[in-house]
Amino acid sequence: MSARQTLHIRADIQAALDAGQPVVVLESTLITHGLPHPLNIETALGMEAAVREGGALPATIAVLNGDITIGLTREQIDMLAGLPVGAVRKCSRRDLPIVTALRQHGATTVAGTMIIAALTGIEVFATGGIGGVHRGNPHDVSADLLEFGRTPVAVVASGAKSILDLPLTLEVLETQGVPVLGYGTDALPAFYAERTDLPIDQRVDSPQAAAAIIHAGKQLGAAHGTLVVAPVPADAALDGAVAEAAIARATDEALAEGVAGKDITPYVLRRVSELTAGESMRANIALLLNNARIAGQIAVALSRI
Ligand code: PSU
Ligand code: MN
Repeated sequence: MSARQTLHIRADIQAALDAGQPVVVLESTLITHGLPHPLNIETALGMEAAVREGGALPATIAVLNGDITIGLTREQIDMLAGLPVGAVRKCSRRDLPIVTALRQHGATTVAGTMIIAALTGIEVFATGGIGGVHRGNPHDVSADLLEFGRTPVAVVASGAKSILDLPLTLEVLETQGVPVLGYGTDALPAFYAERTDLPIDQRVDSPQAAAAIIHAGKQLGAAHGTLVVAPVPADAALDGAVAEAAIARATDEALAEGVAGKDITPYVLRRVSELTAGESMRANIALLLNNARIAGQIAVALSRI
């Protein structure tokens, strides 16, 4: 049995892929571990609408009772979003065989979603932030970064949160051979805030410009992915110092409470939202919708090359 035969691809998505039409994948960890109910449903549906606005078909990915499912239905999104966080395994690369063999529910991270996208033949992915190298713990390197080195999917994100060591995160991406494209920006965005002082590899100012570089990678037979970073929309952005202070405090609290491993990111997300009275969540949702629309446009441009 080939890998593809174990994938459950929604019929309209399979038809779009067969016809060479643009499709964008969306992850599910942000639904189960990233945002509270019912904002998680609203945002998941909002991102799907934004991908369509960009001109592409959205395919939200998760594992349902062990079935790798590409293109959740509205009912499936509602179901997943309503489950208690303990009922769904957060699935990075190493978790996928476990969750499928044990017939469990799994929410895919950036790495998990990239793997499934590549198996399905989908080239563009939209999310909020990628995992990175943790501050103060340079051995806690998100599997997301290594996935970028081995899986040819273009991911539109707003960088990584500054709970992470951003300079080290960029170093790992460089080692992994991953082009970092600034979408309308010369600097790495700071997730909740518009920018850092860190450089990106190349600025691109249109979906076509991004697609040309992604396509050129394909022609070189590149095994690696591409990271396209887009800043949070200005009207929803947090002040850099405010975001930084909340993140530093949330990270300290996580350490003090002994939160570890894959629980750190969800913990810090929730705590930063509390500390900023929901402002961080507003920024998070705005950037997710913006990234989904850009990804839709890039997928369209890529399908026209
Ligand atoms: N960053 C966010 N929101 C998220 C995540 C990251 O702002 O929901 C999720 C993504 O699914 C990402 C994962 O792939 O956390 C990274 O987790 P870890 O650091 O455990 O690899
Ligand atoms: Mn980690």
